[in-house]
Amino acid sequence: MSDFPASVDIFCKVIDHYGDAGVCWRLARQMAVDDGKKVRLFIDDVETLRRIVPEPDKRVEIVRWGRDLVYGGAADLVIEAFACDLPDQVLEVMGRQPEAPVWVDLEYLTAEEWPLSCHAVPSVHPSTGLKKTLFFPGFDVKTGGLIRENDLIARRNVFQGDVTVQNQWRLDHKLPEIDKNCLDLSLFSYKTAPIEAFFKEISGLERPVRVFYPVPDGFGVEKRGNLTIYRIPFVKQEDYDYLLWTCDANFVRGEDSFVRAQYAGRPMIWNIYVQEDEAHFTKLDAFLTLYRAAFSQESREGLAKCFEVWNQRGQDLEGVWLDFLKSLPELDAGAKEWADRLCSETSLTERLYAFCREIKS
Ligand code: TRH
Repeated sequence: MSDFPASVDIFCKVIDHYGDAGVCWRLARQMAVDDGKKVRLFIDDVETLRRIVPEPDKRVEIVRWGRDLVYGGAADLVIEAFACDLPDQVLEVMGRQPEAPVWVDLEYLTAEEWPLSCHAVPSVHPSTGLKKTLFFPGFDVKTGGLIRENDLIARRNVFQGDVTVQNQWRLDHKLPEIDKNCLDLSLFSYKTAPIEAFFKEISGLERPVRVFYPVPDGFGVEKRGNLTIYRIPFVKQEDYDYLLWTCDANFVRGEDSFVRAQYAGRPMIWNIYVQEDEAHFTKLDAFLTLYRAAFSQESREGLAKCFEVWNQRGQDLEGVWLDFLKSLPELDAGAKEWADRLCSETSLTERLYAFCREIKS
């Protein structure tokens, strides 16, 4: 029982962008490679996954999820990612198993309070009688936690502590070496973020600032005043951590890059995925309430303003980005404290396995 679940099936539908595939791959890889589980990832858009994971580890079996999917038998644990609706044939097979699999619906991450009362709550599926449980990632101990590999922070510390290794990584990705006079930022945001206004303002910083900007295709270096923008092709998902770890601050979006930037222990600005009726602002506020508390009283306000401006809430405030860059040394301590706090909690897989074992006991 201690290694239950021995096998895991993850079902993923790509709605848009890279996050659905990115989160599911990260989870699948960790369960197969780090935890030795037999993992199958059923995904409807393998091409999107390949853009960020061009050479997936063979220990995860990737199955194209099309209409012709034939599901032979279910794993011990079936993860329905982001309520993607399992096909009837899959449900039938799950229902026919001598021992029904543990079935969880892995939901999107939010720092709001309402998931606390829904997390790990089962419901009975009407036609099959199977039990399905909502599993909410989150920041609170009463949620499903956050995906985090066991060796992540040790690897981060080694990389961040070694300038030579960082410079080699940068060289491999056609990025300039570390220069103490320069500030380096990574940028990954939606088109709705006020990117041009941001570039314009930070080009006036007294010291050089370099923005490392992965875009799906293309490469180019552009200079504007004291700002240099390095457009680079998307890096592999495993390399994306190194990009975050080697920068002084990171601009991230969605769900997966947002979490990874927090583990980097460097200040980050989040571009949230826009939802109907501005529901995303409630989500943004919930996170900011937790995150800002890790920072000094003096720097909190400025950080919160950056989140607002970047997410186009209220007007563009002049000077907000210059203030942000100038306060990076102070913000750095808060970002580290926040990362340490996240890492002092159990990870999502630890909580998920514990939950599965509890159900089976
Ligand atoms: O791409 P995202 O915006 O994805 C999602 C989806 O839109 C999804 O539908 C939505 O619900 C969710 O956001 C909240 O952002 P995210 O989640 O950060 O995913 C990006 C993935 O791409 C992540 O795994 C990191 C990876 N990535 C790379 O591998 N290389 C890169 O160069 C970059 C910039 C990202």
